[in-house]
Amino acid sequence: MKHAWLALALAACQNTKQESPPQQQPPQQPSQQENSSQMAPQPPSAPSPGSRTDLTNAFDRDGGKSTRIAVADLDGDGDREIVAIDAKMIRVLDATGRDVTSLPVVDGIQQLLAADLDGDKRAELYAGWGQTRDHMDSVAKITTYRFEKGKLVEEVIATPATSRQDVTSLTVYGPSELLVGYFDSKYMVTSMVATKGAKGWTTKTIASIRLAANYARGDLDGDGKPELVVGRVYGDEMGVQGDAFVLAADGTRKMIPSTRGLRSVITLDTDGDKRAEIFMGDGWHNNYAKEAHGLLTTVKLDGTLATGTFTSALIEDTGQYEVSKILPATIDGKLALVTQGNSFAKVFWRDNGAWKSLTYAGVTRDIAVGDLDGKPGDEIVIAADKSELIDLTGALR
Ligand SMILES: [Ca+2]
Ligand SMILES: [Ca+2]
Ligand SMILES: [Ca+2]
Ligand SMILES: [Ca+2]
Repeated sequence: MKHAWLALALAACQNTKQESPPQQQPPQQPSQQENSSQMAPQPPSAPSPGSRTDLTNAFDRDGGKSTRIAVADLDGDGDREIVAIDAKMIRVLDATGRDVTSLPVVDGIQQLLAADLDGDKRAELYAGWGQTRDHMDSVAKITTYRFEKGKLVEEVIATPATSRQDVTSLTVYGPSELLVGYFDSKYMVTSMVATKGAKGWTTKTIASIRLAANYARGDLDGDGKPELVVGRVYGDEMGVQGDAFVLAADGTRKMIPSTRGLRSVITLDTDGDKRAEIFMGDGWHNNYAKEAHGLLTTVKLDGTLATGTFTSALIEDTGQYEVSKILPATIDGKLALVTQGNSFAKVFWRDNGAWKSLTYAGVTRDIAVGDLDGKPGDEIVIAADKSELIDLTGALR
C-alpha cells in the first residue's frame, strides 16, 4: 500500500489540475479491460521463481520499512554489501542480511545510487533527500557516503534552493560526475552535474525542463562521447503527454520515438556494437488508472546523431500502468533487464533474438541487483511486504 501511496502522491505532485489523476487509490493489479472486463479484479499473484532468502526482518525494523535499497561493494573487498534506507536509518548489511553498520537518517529518502565515481574501486552511496510522508519538513539535499573504517561517512554535495523539495533522479554522468535531477519549482526539473574535485564538490546546471524527471547517459552513436537522454511523464505544456529526447549541450532536442510519457529510462549496449540502445518504461498517460500501459520499449539509433534515425521496438506491454525502474544484470549467463512496476516486477532477456520475460515479484518498494553469493551472475534484492534476495539461476528458460 505504501507503493500505491507513493505513486499517487508522485502523480498528484507532478500533475497540474488538467493533468490530475483521479483522486482515488490506483489499482494494485493490471487493468483487465481488454479481454476480461467481466472478471472480478484479482489480487496480484505473488510469483516466486528461483531460490529465495527472506530479508524482511533485515529491512523492516522498529515499525519502519526500507523504501530505497542498493547492492554494492562499499569496502572494496570484492564482496558486495546490501544498503537499505528507511525513515530512520541507513543500514549496511552483508550479503546474508547481517548488520555491518548504520547511520541515522534525518530527511526523507527519495533517490539512492551506488557507484564508484572517484575510481578507488570502492562504491560510494549517493542519496537524494526531500519531502516524504515521514519527513514533511525536509529540504532537497544531495549527499554521498563513503565506507571508512567500518562506518559510513557523510558528505553533502548540494542543497539546491527550491520551492519543491523533490529529487527526481541520480545518474552516473562521467568519471567523478553525478547527474542530479531535482524540481526547482512546482513543474520544472533542473538537471545539474555535480563534480568531485580536489577541493570538494562543485555543481553546474545543464537545463531546467518541465517535468524532466528521468535521465540516462550513453553513447548512442558510437563516437566515444556519451549522449544525455531525457524521459518525462508530461510535455512542455499543460495537458501534453510526455516524451523522450536526446538533449544536446546547446539545449537542442532530438526526439526519440515513444508511446507518450516515460517513467524510467536506461541506456545499455546489449548487442555489442559499441552503441548503446535505449530501454524505456513508456506508455504513461495522465489518466493512468484507465489509459496508461506499462510498456518496455527499446530504441536504437541508426547513423549519426545529427542525421540518423531511431528505430523503436516494443519488448512487452507488461499489463500494468508503469514500468518504474530498469536495471541491467547478468543472470544465467544472459544479459538481462530487471524491472519494477506498480503491480509486479519482471526480468527480461533475449533468447535467439526474441525477448522473453519472467515475473519474479509482485508489488515492490524498490529493487536492486548485484552478485551477492560469489557465484557467477547477479542476484536480485527486493524491498517489499516480503523483502527477499532472489537467485534466478536456472529460471530464465
Ligand atoms: Ca564489500
Ligand atoms: Ca569509490
Ligand atoms: Ca555519442
Ligand atoms: Ca551470483
